[in-house]
Amino acid sequence: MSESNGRHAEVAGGGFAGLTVATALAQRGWSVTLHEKGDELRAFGAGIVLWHNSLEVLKAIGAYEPLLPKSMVPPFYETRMHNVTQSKEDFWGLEWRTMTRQDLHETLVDAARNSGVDIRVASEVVSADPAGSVTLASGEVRKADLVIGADGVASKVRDSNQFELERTKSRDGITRLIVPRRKEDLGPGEWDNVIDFWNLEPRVLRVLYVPCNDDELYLALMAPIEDKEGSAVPINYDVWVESHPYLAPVLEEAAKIHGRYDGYQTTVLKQWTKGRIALIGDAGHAMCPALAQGAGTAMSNAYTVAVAATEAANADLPQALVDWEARERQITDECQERSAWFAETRSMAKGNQFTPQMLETARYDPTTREMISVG
Ligand code: FAD
Ligand code: 5PR
Repeated sequence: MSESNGRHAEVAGGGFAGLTVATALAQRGWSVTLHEKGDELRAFGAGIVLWHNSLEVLKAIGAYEPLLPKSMVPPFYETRMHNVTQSKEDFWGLEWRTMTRQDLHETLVDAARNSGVDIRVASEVVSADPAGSVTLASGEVRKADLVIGADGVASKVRDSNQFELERTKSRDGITRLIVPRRKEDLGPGEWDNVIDFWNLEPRVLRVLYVPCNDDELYLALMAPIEDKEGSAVPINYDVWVESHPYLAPVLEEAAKIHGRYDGYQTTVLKQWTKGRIALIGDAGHAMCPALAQGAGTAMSNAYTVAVAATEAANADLPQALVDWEARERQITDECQERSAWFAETRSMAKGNQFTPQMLETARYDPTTREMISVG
């Protein structure tokens, strides 16, 4: 634990954004209370891909080493259309890793606890005041020098403060599951790759196959919202296996789990800050998953806001948050736009999507503000 700087932060939300900012603040001498409305700390969703940007954040907060044995680097990100390989990308050596959300979340919870963050579960923030306080569902009002809204896409910190926003929903959605790998049953093949299997004909049914470690496989099954069979949970095995017969063993596993089908949405805010409040992660910039950067940008912005708030004198904190947004925002805005474009056009099906430009967010190191060049 680091020496106290005499300042206090209240963080709403115990997802990847909230845990990261709380840890980074505590490591800089802040006293931090984090409120998670759920009864327990747990990750929603299944697997996740992290890139250089968020991996550098994990290194900076001491949460990288513990994740190494629980995560992997697939040899390639392969894209197939109608089971024909379109591309095998390795991002010119830019670091990336796959893992389960559960493993990432547990590692971040450990980092937060070890840094002295006071984590409270079953503690819902119902509103926040830009002058520096949060109000809990219990009625308790808690003062803070800094208030972080990391409370996800339906953020109450945001919605109690009339932040102007634009929301766009996509036509596709996805069912995400963790299943056993069953590598031997899949037969010969490069089953350690991430493989993005796109079928556009006779209907749009896509399977994103993401190995997370030796035992666990993340499957993301994408179908248009209007396709009732494709979007049904538990998944309709017959429909999926007819489209992707070579994945029968793992689809069989997927059909045993209930799962959840989620639509995509993009929310763009006019401003991320108001007074002593800053919004990060899905509360401030929810995006389509195409470039796999929702959590990546959440963790990057979590880290940089902690640094910016620490460097500012307490009286100047609101202005420091405005300056932080001005500095960091463009890279997130562009990622949102690019991810929305991929989701809209389904053009990832063509492969070779990870150009140096599309990797811009991934190439950014929020801990040094340096951009790695590739290609
Ligand atoms: P959340 O994960 O939503 O966490 C918010 C937390 O706050 C929750 O624990 C919630 O219970 C709590 N909470 C909510 N309201 C309150 C309240 N009022 N008071 C207290 N607590 C509250 N991103 C990647 O980087 N890589 C990927 O591979 C990737 N794949 C994705 C695939 C899909 C299909 C989707 C939909 C998203 C994907 N993302 C990915 C995006 C990523 O999941 C999100 O951007 C990320 O989880 C956002 O984190 P967060 O902490 O901001 O929000
Ligand atoms: N990448 C990842 C992912 O989980 C999804 C997408 C891209 C890692 C969806 O779940 O394009 O939809 C996508």
